[in-house]
Amino acid sequence: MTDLAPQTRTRVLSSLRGQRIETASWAYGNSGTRFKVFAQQGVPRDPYEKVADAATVHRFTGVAPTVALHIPWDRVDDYADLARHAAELGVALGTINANVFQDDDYKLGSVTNADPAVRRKATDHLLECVDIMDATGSRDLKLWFSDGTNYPGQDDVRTRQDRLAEALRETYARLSPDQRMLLEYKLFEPAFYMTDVPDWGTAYLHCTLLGERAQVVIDTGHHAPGTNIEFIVAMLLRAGRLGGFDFNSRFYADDDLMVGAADPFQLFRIMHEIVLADELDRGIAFMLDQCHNIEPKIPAVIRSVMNVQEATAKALLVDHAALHAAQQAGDVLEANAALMDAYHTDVRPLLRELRADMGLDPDPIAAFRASGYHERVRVERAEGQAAGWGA
Ligand code: RM4
Ligand code: MN
Repeated sequence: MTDLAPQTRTRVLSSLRGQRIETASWAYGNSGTRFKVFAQQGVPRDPYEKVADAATVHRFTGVAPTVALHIPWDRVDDYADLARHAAELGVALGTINANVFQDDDYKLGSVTNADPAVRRKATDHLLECVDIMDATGSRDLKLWFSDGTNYPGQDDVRTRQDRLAEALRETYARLSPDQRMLLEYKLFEPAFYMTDVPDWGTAYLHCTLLGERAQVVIDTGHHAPGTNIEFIVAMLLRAGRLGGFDFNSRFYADDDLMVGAADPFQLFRIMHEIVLADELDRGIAFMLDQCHNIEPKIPAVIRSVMNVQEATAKALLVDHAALHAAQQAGDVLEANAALMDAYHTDVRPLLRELRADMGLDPDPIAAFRASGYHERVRVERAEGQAAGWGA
């Protein structure tokens, strides 16, 4: 990276130093597919230990200071105490994820269910999540609904939208002025005919009916194959409704693999839109939503954070003046080259330099391995029930 102009180097390093990536509590617990969960040793047994693992990721990366919780998976008696525990370890509690998809009552839907008692129960859970945000100091409530139908005619599409709108309205009204609602969409699964919030347009429409603090969250694994996600990013940025990302990679459907593993070029294109709009540090939540079924979890989360950093660094290296000039001149090849030159730059030396500047080991994964953390928790957590998906 010796050929970078000094001003460029300073600008890029300062942006990377300020970057914030939120990790997910569930990434530290056991997970699997619907076929098998492969248990790993040293996995956290409760939310306190998940937070400790998240703090470890932050200790070695320096850019992951918050951890998202999932309710009820991370239910504790005293959320303020969990927040204190996080602070003692140098991190904070982040986004609160609601869960209205794992109860028998929700077989035919949660907030869209035809039964008003089920809708009440689901909405009450969303309200409870806002209570938890008050105790944890979290800014964002993230809502993902598994609601949908499996067969044409199973339920009325428009009536279900009305019910959804009503639950969102009640929950939004409960938020404090400094809290936001992030509405997530997903094309299909677990519903296979129709999903009630299948795409960004549906999420956007509901958000506009609520207010400015209702924002869309893009889970990169929740689209049809081949979807141009960076176009969605651009559209939501334009509308001022891009609340955040759930980053992960997919080869086929919602694979929840490490971000940047399947398609690092797509991640770069997404980050390029963010950088172009100068939105890197203006409130968009950059979160990981992944499961590490077969790879060791903490290093996998560290690797994911590094992958986001690498894509961001490359996006920051795009020569915007050259890009703009080529676009104005109608020079297709030069415009494309401005992007590709940045993408092909090896930014790893720059990131090693950044980490050294931040007082970190330039190689976070090697540093984690050498730290003995895994060996220690493997012994400490040998007894008891490991946390897992749904626990
Ligand atoms: C869903 C969705 C949510 C996440 C859960 C675990 O598919 O992506 O964001 O909280 O999975
Ligand atoms: Mn998600």
